[in-house]
Amino acid sequence: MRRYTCITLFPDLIASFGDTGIVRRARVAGLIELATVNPRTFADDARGTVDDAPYGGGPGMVMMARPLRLAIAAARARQPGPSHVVYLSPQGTPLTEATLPQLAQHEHLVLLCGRYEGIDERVVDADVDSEWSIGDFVLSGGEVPAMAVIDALTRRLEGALGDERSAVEDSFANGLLDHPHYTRPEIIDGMPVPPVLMSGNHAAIARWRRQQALGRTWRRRPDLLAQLELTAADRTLLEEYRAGAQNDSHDADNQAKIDGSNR
Ligand code: 9D3
Repeated sequence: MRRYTCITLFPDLIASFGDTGIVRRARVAGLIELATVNPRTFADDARGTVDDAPYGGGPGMVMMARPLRLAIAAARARQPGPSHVVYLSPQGTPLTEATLPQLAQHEHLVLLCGRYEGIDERVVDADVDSEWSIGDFVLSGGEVPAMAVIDALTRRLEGALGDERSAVEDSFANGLLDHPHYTRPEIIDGMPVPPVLMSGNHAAIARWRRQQALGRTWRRRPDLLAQLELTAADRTLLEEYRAGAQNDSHDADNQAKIDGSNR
């Protein structure tokens, strides 16, 4: 049983997340347990104050050390074994499919969610084991990143996904973006399903999907493709993709938008 305890001023956000989809199913199956501790319950005044003005001046407020440290202690106290305390922050190491396994090792993760400008740095020094960001864009707090971490870790657990193949076939598990998907009806506003998918030729379908995955990764994420050592067969598929001008109209559109905004 994995346990995830979020230290958050907005426990309702985490609770509704825990009641939905794969995370809910993993909870019901006894694979994970979700908990929250609200630092406001450890405020030392009647108003429940958890933030204060920054030393040195400047805008915004800083989350106070005392309520946070008491909340972390309460989270630890509920776990018989050791806990790993994660601070989600824009200053953290970027989380990727490659760095995620470092968090997957721990039975109990305490996920510290900041609000305002951030938390008193002495909490990081004294209590935090690792600090992570989910990317270079500005959010309002650590709750959405904490939910992203819990979601990504939960779907990796054996038995969490309905279809066991999904985890291994996931985007990034093989270093490539996914191929396109289609379902009924066969024609939408004159747009047909690629005929190969209707052919029943499973080898041809697998080849087409691999080619689409390679081609889309080449167009959209050359950084990912550069990490890979392609086989001769993959290189041939990619050459063939490059030769096809009609491939990946979305990216032609997206590229036109990027070019336009740079002009
Ligand atoms: C507008 C405030 N910014 C001043 C330069 C700093 C700032 C403080 C707090 C920016 C964002 C936040 C709240 N963000 C998170 O807690 C956070 C986060 C994120 O914003 N982006 C990506 N990953 C993460 S993990 C936690």
